[in-house]
Amino acid sequence: MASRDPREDGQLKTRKKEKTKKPRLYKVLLHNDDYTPMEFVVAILQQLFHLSEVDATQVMLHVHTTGIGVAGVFSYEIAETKVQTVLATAERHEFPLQCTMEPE
Ligand code: TYC
Repeated sequence: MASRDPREDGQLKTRKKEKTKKPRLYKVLLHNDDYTPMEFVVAILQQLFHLSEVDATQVMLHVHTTGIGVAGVFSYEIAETKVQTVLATAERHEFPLQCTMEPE
């Protein structure tokens, strides 16, 4: 059978681009509030986002002072799971911590 791969046929140029697409990445955002303990946010950043204690503290303080901060950047599905895990963990402890995601 003749090859239908456009790369092997100088005349058949129906597809210019390769089909591979860059996966979009999503920032997982933590939001400040007045009630969630700082230690709880630091623990979340260490245990769920694998930040060192120093980096986790820095991100938590950034959220505390500016209102919002990036916990990590992930593919859509991983980001979605991280958000759900943060919210479920906060709810279990009855803290109002909010967590969202947005495209990078
Ligand atoms: N503002 C909170 C406090 O003073 C700490 C905090 C930091 C809460 C980050 C949420 O995403 C947050 N206890």
